[in-house]
Amino acid sequence: MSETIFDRIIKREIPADIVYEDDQCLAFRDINPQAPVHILVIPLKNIATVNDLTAADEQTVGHLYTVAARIAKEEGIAEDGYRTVMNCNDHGGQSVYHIHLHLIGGKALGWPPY
Ligand code: D5M
Repeated sequence: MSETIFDRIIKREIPADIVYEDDQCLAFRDINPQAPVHILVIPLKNIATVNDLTAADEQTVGHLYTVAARIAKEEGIAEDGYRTVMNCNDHGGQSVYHIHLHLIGGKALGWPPY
């Protein structure tokens, strides 16, 4: 598994605006926010894409969602609503090959996303 910029954030080799961490995941503000709140929740384990998930990762991925919901409440966007998305490969718009759950909110978001 090749190292990505997110592994370097996990190892604190490069700075990030970290909002949450535990023994399974890390959450930090996106460097290029697409909305007033744009946070990435990533597993500490480097899984490159959603295609690479196995049954052994189910608890980890579920945890990313419960952490995202907790952060949404803390950020004050839970009641109005928000979007969680994991992009996969080129057509999905993935640019960092370490899975990450985008938590995006703080304004009304358009749909569909094209
Ligand atoms: O999303 C990858 C996201 O990662 C994209 O929204 C920018 C963000 N990014 C890239 N580098 C950094 C650093 N160093 N800090 C914070 N956020 C970062 P994708 O779904 O792969 O397109």
